[in-house]
Amino acid sequence: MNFLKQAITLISIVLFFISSHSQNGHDLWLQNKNPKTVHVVTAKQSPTIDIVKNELLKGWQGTEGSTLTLTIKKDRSLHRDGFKITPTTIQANTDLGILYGVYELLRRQQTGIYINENINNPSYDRRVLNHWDNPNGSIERGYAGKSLFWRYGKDSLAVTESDRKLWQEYARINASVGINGSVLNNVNASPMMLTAGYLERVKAIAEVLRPYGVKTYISIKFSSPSLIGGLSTSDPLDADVIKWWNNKIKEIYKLIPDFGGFLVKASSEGQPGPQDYGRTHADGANMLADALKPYNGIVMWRAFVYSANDEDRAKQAYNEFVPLDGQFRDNVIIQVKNGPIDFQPREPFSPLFGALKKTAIMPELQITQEYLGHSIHLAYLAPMWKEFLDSDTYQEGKGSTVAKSTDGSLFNQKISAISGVANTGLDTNWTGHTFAQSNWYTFGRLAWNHELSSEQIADEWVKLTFSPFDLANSQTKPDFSKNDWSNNFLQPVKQMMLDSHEAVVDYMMPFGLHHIFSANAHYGPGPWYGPERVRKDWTSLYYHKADSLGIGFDRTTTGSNAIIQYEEPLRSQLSNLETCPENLLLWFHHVPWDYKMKNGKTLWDNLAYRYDAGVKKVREFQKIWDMAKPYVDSERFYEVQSKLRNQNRNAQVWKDACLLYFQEFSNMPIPYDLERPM
Ligand code: GCW
Repeated sequence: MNFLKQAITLISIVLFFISSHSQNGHDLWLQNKNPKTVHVVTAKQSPTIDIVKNELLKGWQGTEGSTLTLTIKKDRSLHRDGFKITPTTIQANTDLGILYGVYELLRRQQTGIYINENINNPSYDRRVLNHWDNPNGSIERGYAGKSLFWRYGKDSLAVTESDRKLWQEYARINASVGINGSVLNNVNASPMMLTAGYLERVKAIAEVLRPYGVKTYISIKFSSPSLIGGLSTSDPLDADVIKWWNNKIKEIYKLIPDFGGFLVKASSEGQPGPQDYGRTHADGANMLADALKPYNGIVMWRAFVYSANDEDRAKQAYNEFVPLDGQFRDNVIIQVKNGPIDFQPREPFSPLFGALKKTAIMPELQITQEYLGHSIHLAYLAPMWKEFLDSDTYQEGKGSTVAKSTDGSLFNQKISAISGVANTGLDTNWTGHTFAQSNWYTFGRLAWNHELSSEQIADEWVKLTFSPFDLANSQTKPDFSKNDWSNNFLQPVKQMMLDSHEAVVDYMMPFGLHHIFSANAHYGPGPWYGPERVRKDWTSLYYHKADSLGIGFDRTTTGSNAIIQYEEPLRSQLSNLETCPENLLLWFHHVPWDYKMKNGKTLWDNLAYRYDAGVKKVREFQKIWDMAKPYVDSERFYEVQSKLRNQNRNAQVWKDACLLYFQEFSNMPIPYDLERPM
């Protein structure tokens, strides 16, 4: 009897672990539901349709026993993998359209959000994750463990069943939010990636990702012909180099017939590129594009270029690329980071958006929080990305938003795309911080529909990730009502998310301050880093320019004149201290310490208030989360609680460090009414 009891306890412990793992871990926003029966009617058979059926089996929350009809037929109102849905039908041009339609329908069932819009077309055709994963399994700027694709050591290239299982989960998660491409390795690329063993592994990954519609791409090192091809040059105009690339690309397509193409970081931060041979970015990109063209492959060519010359770093990419506009092949797309510097907590949009009119251009967002507190700080990035996508470039008149100047609606471009630097790794929750999952989710949702609001995306994500009401384990049925959950968990947690990015800006770099991080790690504060560093554009003084008169980077006509790269009337608005948005003031102006801001207080006082407000917001988040305890499983509760504790301490360090440091220049007292830390 005793033995039986022990055995039962053991079994339930094991079951608990299995279920808690899948609830809190790999399933992310695709939680196991208590599915109802559904009859699926379709004439089509394919691996993708098998996935469709399986998802419906696992997740149908509609009426028990209902019939869902899937129709694949040509419909001109649908673009590529777009779809039409009603509660009982899904129609699309492609199998993938059906798959995306199913995920949308299940999401609506699970969140109770019904959108009247019936036609659902993607904003961008290519919705691509960039993995900065190295062949040895490490990840540049990765904060969630090692690579999902590559590993260190002997047998590192052997493909195991558990690899395949992991890649399949990865593919499913991506497909569920419409992500349809993955660049499998770091833009600081190893030439090894183009060697046979690695390409075989890419093939194996591609096979798992394919039925989920996720295309594979790789980053290449521009000097590969000399590094691994035995050639004496990698000059893009050299006949042998061209031949080498042609052969290499042929070899790749033989393995992976639907291979997506290359992502290239060239002549940038020490990476080799066409400029090493006196050639332009267009020469380099076009050579690869020509070789990829017969296979429908594309080149995503990055515009992240700058050097330590005297020119303001924020101006360099524009100056290099605008003169090349119109010279790129139509299967080249220029990949541009959202801001002109480097994924800072707040930047204005890069002036290249809208300015390249005859060249396809795609935004690069950073999902991994390199400059936003790694996987320690809670920062929901939808508001930042929306601010960027909705920014008006005025390049084709009022309303020429970044979104419209990249999604093909403003310019006639053959390819439309958006990319996000992934925040994934082998950590059981995939992203290090549970709330960082929301940024992966958001990237996919915005790439599919850039008109969704931050609020809606947060609402969906919280419901899908935390709702206790549909969990398969109904023995853990909550002892609170849906109303309680909504009032005490959903609403406050959502508000915390919506406020979180601005909180980070406040305690790190308010009013357009940028790049005052400690060196290399880009985590803590380092406004004091000065000319002793190797390059002046890698110092903090270069960016904040604090002196006895004031603080900020003068980018108007009296300074670097970077504002010339923006179109009117934005240019004039930014140039004028009075009309420049205060959240970008120190990005564009060197402002006197005693400058009176809109609230009547001095810049110095405002800086102090802002740093303090950022810290206070994190304290609020802590309180919100503490109250959330009854509504969330203990694993995730304690994880987030302890991370918020760290975030609070680190926010305080940011505030103290920056205010103390800048005070040396301002020589002004901390405002007397600033509340002391509690
Ligand atoms: O943001 C900077 C990072 C580098 C990165 C580079 C880039 C992959 O600090 O780690 O390199 O940008 O985007 O190329």
